[in-house]
Amino acid sequence: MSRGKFITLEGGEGAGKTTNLAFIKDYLEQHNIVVVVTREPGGTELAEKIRQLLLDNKSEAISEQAELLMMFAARAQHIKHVIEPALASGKWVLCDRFTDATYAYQGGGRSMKISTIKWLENMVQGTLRPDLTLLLDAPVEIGIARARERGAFDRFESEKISFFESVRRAYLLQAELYPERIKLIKANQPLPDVQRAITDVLRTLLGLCALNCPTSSRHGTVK
Ligand code: T5A
Repeated sequence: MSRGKFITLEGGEGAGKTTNLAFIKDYLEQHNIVVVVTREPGGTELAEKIRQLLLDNKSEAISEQAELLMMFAARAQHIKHVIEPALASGKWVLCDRFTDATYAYQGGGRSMKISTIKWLENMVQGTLRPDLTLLLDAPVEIGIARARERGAFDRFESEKISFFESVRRAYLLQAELYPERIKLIKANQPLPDVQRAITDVLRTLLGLCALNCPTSSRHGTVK
């Protein structure tokens, strides 16, 4: 049995990750792939409890160090109990956010040292890295407006615009550092156009694309 593939969805608040997760799952299932859909922080009973603590905006102030360690504590549980067993049994894992979010939010947003995040990444994940990351990128105001339409804000959504601008810059830097893995999708287009761009990337991953593959820029942006 060959190992499954690990796909992650990333992007700022309201970029459309959750909306497109179901679309990607359906597309893969149409190609006879068994898909496990999960999310971070979360994905196991304990990790979901950590998520609640992290998103609760009425709790005591969480220090930046505690926030970073809680993300990786949840991730350690998630990898051990959900991600690794699924991949080892040949299933594909589709995850709403993973460690690129830590580089973006804790690294970019909170200015935590990148070397510290990298150390934790290596310690918690070993060699595990996503096979493909779809980075849904939209101007901050658009994403925040979409997210806030839903009502109450969580602890992250209550941050200032400058925080989200730093998050976005850090995500774009990740895409520049790992152009083979991270495919940038313009998320401020109508949903059908976003999903067409996602389909182009998935076709390439599945080897369905012959000579007419979509052209990729240096940043791997799908037109
Ligand atoms: N976090 C997480 C860290 O700080 N470090 C980490 O390491 C990790 C893993 C988790 C929070 O934790 C932080 C980041 C986050 O703040 P979350 O719920 O995973 O929270 O993330 P959110 O970004 O808060 O999730 P959202 O639900 O807000 O954003 P989504 O999932 O990107 O957006 P979605 O799909 O719910 O869409 C929002 C709205 O926009 C519409 C949808 O219909 C929906 O109403 N929409 C569109 N409208 C028009 N055109 C399009 N193309 C649209 N796409 C979606």
